[in-house]
Amino acid sequence: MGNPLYDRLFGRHLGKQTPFLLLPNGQTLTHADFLDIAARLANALTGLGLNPGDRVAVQVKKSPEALAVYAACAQAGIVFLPLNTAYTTSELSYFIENSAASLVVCDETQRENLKPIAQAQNAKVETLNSDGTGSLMRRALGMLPAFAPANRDPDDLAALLYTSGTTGRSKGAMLTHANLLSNAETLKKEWRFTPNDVLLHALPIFHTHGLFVATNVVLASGGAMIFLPKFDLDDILRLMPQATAMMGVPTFYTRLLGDDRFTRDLAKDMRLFISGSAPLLAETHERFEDRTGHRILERYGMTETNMNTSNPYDGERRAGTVGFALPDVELKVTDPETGTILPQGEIGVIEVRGPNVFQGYWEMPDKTAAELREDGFFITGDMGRVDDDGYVHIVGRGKDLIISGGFNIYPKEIELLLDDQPGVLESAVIGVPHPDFGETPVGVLVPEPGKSPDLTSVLAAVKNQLARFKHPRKLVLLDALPRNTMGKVQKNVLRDDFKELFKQD
Ligand code: MCA
Ligand code: AMP
Repeated sequence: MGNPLYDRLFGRHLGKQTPFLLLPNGQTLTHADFLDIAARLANALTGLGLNPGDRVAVQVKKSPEALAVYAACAQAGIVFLPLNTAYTTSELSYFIENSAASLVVCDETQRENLKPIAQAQNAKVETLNSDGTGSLMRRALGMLPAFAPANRDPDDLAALLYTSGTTGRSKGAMLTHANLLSNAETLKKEWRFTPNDVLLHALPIFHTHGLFVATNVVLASGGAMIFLPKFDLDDILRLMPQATAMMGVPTFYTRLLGDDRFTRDLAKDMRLFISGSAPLLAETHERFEDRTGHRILERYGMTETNMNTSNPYDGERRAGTVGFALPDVELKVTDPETGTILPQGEIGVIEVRGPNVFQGYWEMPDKTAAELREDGFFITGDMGRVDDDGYVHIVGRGKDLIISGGFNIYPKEIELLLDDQPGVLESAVIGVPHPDFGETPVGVLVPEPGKSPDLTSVLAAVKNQLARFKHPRKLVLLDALPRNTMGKVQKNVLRDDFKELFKQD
């Protein structure tokens, strides 16, 4: 037995003095340096009493040490549970409780807030700050830089990533060693990553895109990453000439195009720009090619599946499409009501099956059964069609979801809060086009008869509970919500009414 994820992505680089993380301050961490830190952290985690299969909830800023916690978890067989740094304490308490995490790792500034939540279920709290200091690293530095990887089965869990639900609470997607590894190896081949690649990495590492797609592909290929704490246009423009590839959400590309310093010459040594997590407008694709000569390669995935489709490396990268199913992924378009396969070209719900598809939702057998068929097909909730040449087009979402700058927002979560506010009878949250974030949430409120809710205090209540990116950019009052004959709120009508709210002149 071995440890599939650790052995294939990390362990193969043991002792190698090859560059892995290039930091904005000019410092380089070699693979060997990084794996030393990871092994020390694995010793620290097991020293805290964690066993294979236990969950570690991690809400920390992006840093080499934060990435090393992921490697340490893989090495020790511990399940890694990364959390968006924007989540409020109230949001975090659900994840910690639901996952029954044994350890919470957070920034020093969050320790006192999280202590009572962690203690309520006997979880420990350790800290890790953006500069690599904190109690967890203090423990790690006192440990040996070697750790015998825990034996793991390919179907053992490697990570638990929470993804919001359209009706209720977030669901923990259970991802195995085999899920993550298979996707990393497939993408490495499809996108031709080699040890010579240097990936410009400006994505957060608490979601699939920055953590698995970007990091795992680079680890699988033996290349390096310019590892930036966040997307900062000046840093990106300064460092692009040292890179060969970039992965980003569409906002990265529209922001680059909005800056005159981004030129064909600046991008001349890049071999690949990849986009995903949200739809890339065909217009952005075309403007990008005009400016740089590069055609962005768009791909499509989900937390539950990692990547499912990709435009081709060689061959036409078709704007407005997400390309073909990956070689080891089966994709079909079905009737949302009956589940039967639709004729080629018709619009239906996209279903996928393959080694990338997760095991189900953590301790939610009913939700798992509703979305993951017994024959292994996962019902994505995305509406799409396959054109005559086999390209997959995503034409909408069967699920009520807003994607802002690559972050998913589930309207229901905001509506439940808005409905509870004084003077509010009911609400509907819709996504409207936004020039920077692609989409942004707008809250439509219907007042109780004779009342006029104070919009400032309504917004303050939302701010208190929900992460910044979920805050409605605008609240508007309406006498009534548009409904169909069945009484269902017609969000399409609202989306149409408010579609120009943030239109750029
Ligand atoms: C930050 N803010 C946001 C967002 N990000 N508001 C809405 N949507 C966002 N995405 C808040 C900030 O807190 C700030 O609040 C204000 O908006 C403006 O911040 P700004 O400086 O403009 O933002 P930023 O820090 O530059 O971040 C924008 C960003 C970032 C670079 C687009 O959100 C980002 O890195 N997004 C990538 C998300 C991602 O990795 N998604 C992949 C999910 P204030 O004004 O109060 O200060 S994985 C996935 O979807 C699947 C599997 C897939 O296919 O990949
Ligand atoms: P998440 O659950 O955060 O992983 O978000 C997954 C969702 O993002 C998918 O179900 C799609 O709705 C959306 N998505 C990801 N990539 C793309 C893309 N290239 N085009 C359109 N939507 C995308």
